[in-house]
Order: sequence, then structure tokens, then C-alpha cells
Amino acid sequence: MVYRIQTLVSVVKGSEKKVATGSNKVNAALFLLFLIGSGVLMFWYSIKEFDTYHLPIASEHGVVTDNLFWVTMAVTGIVFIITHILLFWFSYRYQYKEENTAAFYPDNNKLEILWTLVPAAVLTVLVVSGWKAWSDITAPAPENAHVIEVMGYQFAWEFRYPGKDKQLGNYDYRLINPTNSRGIDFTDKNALDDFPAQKVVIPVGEPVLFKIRSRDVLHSVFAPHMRLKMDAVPGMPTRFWFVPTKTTAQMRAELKDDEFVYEIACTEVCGGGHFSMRREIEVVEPEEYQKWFAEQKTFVEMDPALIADAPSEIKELAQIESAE
Ligand SMILES: [Cu+2]
Repeated sequence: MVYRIQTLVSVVKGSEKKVATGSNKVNAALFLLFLIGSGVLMFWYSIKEFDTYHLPIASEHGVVTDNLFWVTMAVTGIVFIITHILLFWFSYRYQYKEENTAAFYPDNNKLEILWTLVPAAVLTVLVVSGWKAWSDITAPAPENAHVIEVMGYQFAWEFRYPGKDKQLGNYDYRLINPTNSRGIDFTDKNALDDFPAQKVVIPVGEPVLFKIRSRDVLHSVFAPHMRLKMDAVPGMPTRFWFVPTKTTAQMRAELKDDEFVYEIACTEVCGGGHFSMRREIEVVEPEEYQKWFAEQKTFVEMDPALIADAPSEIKELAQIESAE
């Protein structure tokens, strides 16, 4: 600081006219080199990895989110490119030279109005269209939606289907124990036909509602092909509904990849095993879904001890249901 003041004072006095012009030239050239180098790298990488960040869409609302994404990308991308070319080019073009003198340019109202109103208008359009799309996507699910509970914990997802009654049984964290990892209340008759699943199986073309919760810390459900992403928050159930548009088989044919599966990942860093929170979604034809649904075993069928302490009418109900 003191050195800078000394230098400036001596420049004003005229005693030290010579500022290091050599390092200025090098800096100016580096600015230009950085602009060209990073520009080339950015375009090269974006094009090379296009297929890994632009996955085919497999849900109805996915088309809307992708359109929004690309419109936003185009607007902000063009502005980004223009401003950065100018930023680095000006640093080069107007590098220090002894013969240059600074111009005094107090203000320009027209220009200021222009660069305030244009971005304000563009951002308003982006924000309002995004808000509209988001309120459509997060509107209440249709009555006939297939409900699936998605519970995150360190470190996996657990899925629960409501069974024939289409009603998930209640749960309470105080009921969680080694045989009841989800804390399901088996004194609630709605829980009697609930069943677990290792992967999410859903019918194509029909609405699906994920009821999302967490057992411990923050997690986030992420199904990239479905353009689905929703946090799992302990103590605060969240939800997301969507309509899958392509079966796993159709997507395999489209991608010419027989191993393809839709994935669910956790997209909230939640601890050491975060990476392992991978599960599959299998999208099938509605008939196949009905068949699969009917074949599943309920929690109580798999472990009758779960209702050992339940009232006698619950036990009777369970017997009637398993006899059906
Ligand atoms: Cu997680």
C-alpha cells in the first residue's frame, strides 16, 4: 500500500515515468491466451460429453423442464460468451501504454436505462415461465396415481407400495427397530397389505406419485431420465408425481443397449456411503405391472411377528387378507 502510494506520487511528480511495460505486455497476452484456451476447452468438453449430461427424456413433464433448461442456457450462454470475449479482449486491447491517456466519461443515462431494463425484462420472462412450469409439475397428483413411498436412509433407498387398498399404513419413527426398518405402524389396518420392493416398478403412461421421506439426514431423490429431483427431509414428507412415457424395454431398443436401466440416485451428499444409494426404476406395460403387483408379498406375510402385539381385530383382518 505504502509502496503503491509512493509510486503514484512519484508518477504524478513526473519523477518515475517508466512503469514496467514488459510485465504489462505479458499479462495482456496471457489474458488473450486464457480466453482462447478456455473457450476451446469449454466447447470441446461440452460437445464431447453431450450425451452424458443430456439424457433421453422418459417422462411427460421432462419435455417442459428440458425446454426451460435450453432456453435459459441459450439466453445466459450468449450473454456469457459476449461478455467474456469483451472482458478479456479489452484487457488486451487497452493494456497500459505510456502514450495512452484516460478519457473522462461521467455517465450515460440512456445506456444505464438500457442495461437495466433489458436484463430485467429477460429475467422476468425466465423466472415467470420457470415458476409456471414448476407449479404445474408440483400440482397435486391425479386421484388415480400409483403411490409409492420412497424412504432414504444412510445409505440406501427403501420402497413401499400400499397394496390393494391403495392406502399406505401410518408410520412413526418410534416404531423403527431391526425388523421394522421403516417404522410402519402395523396396528393400522392400511399397513396390512403394504409390501416392500427392491426396485421401483411402474406402469408406462400412468401417473406415479412418490411420497418421499428420510429416516436420518437430508437425502435427495434423483431420477435423471424422469427429470425428477426432490429432497428427502427428515420430519418433513415431500412428494413428486410424474408420468413415465417409455418402458425400460423401449429405452433399451432406442439406445441399442440391452443393459440399460433407469436409475435413482441420491443427490444430496449425506455421508460416507452416499455414492452407494443407487436403485433401479423398471417401467413396464400396465398389464405387466398389474401382474407384478399381484405377485408381491406383504410385510406381514413375510414376517407375521410384525403384528404379534396388534389388537385382535387387526390379526383377524390380516388372516382374511392372506386367505384371499
Ligand atoms: Cu443420501
